[in-house]
Amino acid sequence: MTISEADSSSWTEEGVDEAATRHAVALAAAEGLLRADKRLPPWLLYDQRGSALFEEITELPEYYPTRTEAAIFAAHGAEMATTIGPGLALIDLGAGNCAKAARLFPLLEPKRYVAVDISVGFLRDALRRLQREQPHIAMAGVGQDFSTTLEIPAELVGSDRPVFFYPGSSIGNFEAADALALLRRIRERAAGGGLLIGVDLVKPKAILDAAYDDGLGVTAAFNRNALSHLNRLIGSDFAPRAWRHVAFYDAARARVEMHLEASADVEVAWPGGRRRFAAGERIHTENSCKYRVDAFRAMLLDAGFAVSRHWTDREGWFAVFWAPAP
Ligand code: AVI
Repeated sequence: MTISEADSSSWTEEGVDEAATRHAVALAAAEGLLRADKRLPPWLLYDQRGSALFEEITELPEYYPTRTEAAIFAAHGAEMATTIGPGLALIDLGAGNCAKAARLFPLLEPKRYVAVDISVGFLRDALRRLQREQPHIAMAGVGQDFSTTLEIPAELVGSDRPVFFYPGSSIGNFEAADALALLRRIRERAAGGGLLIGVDLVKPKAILDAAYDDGLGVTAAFNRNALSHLNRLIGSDFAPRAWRHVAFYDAARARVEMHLEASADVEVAWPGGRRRFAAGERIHTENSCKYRVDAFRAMLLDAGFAVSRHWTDREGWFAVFWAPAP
């Protein structure tokens, strides 16, 4: 792990060769293509193009989560700040361009801001800009894949109350057991503070189907881009255009599933493997779990948080939970 200074903000990142690690991890991930239930890991959706496409998705009329969550913060942010209390170190998980947390600064008035993201380059620039605008907040960046490890150096939090911020319902992209494990990891590091988290709720299938299969085909491009990303990482020979985007809400499992479906019989090869796909065969690329308020509250309790509060929009489509960690 290395620490360096970036303007007045400090910086820590995993001391690894990121490209080599990604290549090895992607090669291992390609093994998922050999299973009966063919799958690729959802992180393949997020290279530079994938992140830009996701930004576009958040502005689509069909994709309600981002604007619904923003409306909840706009309507109830002041009450959230009163509930959470003062003297906090805000730890932003998956910070990206830091915009969501920055909008909360006037309400939460954090003494420290710690931005955590796997994508270090993007984060570094955003944090530099933010530090110039808000010189009174001590800022630090942590380059880390918090889905597997969550190590926040104690000196970045100091004696302030650690309040974790995990918006956007990204928790929904974990399967239940992994989501619970992540919540437990957060709980262990949140003593004296808590977790402010955005969660997408169960709703009618038609709304969810449209949100993940938009009319402009941006989500389809986002999904197919996982194949281009894999090609670049390991030298596989997927022809992304030959794969159809399939997304649907499975009410029994309370999750939206994204798949890529072969439009015709095709053989795909990669270093160390090859596989024939018949027309209509699918590769599972992402789950986006939707929760009922009671079920998510129970999960927070199970993870060791105290009884939570939550705020929703008028339709009850999305919720922001505050889960204290005494
Ligand atoms: C990032 N995550 C919360 C998004 C979601 O809604 O599950 C990713 C996404 N996949 C398709 N559209 C958006």
